[in-house]
Amino acid sequence: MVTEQRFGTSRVTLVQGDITAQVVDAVVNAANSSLLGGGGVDGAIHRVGGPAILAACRTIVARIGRLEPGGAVVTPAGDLPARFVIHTVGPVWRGGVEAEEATLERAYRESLSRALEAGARSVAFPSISTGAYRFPIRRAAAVALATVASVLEDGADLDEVRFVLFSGRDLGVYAETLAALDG
Ligand code: AR6
Repeated sequence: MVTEQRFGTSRVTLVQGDITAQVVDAVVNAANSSLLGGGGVDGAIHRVGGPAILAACRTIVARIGRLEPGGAVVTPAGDLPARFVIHTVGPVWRGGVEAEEATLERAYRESLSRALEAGARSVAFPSISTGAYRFPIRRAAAVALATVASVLEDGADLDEVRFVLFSGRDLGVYAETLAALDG
């Protein structure tokens, strides 16, 4: 199984695990437009990270209102081992007729931009949109990995972009997809 590949001077790695346990500079939250919490990854990040993250989200909401799908904002990481949380909103899958792939690509690009602006050198992503938002896993993996690879090949100054997959099945899909990309 291919769980690591170099792009430019950076590494893309794949692990099975819990996003809240990752010792990296920035973890990405699969949030919703309210930025006020939810289930899945979002629930876990707020539960483990504590109230400082929600407080920071409320401040952002007071300034910008809702965060549209494809956008990303940064907060401190509270009690998580990471330094920052990048909150992004993936698309809800509606059968592929609403440019969901383009929105998912934007969510990854914007998240990496926020991470770089914050000075992060390592970033951990969950599989955005493939839980409650029902984006098909194979299509999501293709968008996620191709987008990250493209940003890294364009010279983004990062050491590692890690994908943290909850299930062994999802890890297998991401590994197959990574193997098919040229490093
Ligand atoms: N670590 C890593 N991956 C996880 C974890 C975890 N702790 N928990 C779940 N996953 P989802 P979405 C996997 O639903 O589809 C929330 O309510 C999960 O198995 O978290 O973008 C938000 O507030 C799946 O493979 O995110 C939004 O309303 C993947 O992470 C909505 O869900 C994403 O599942 C966002 O839905």
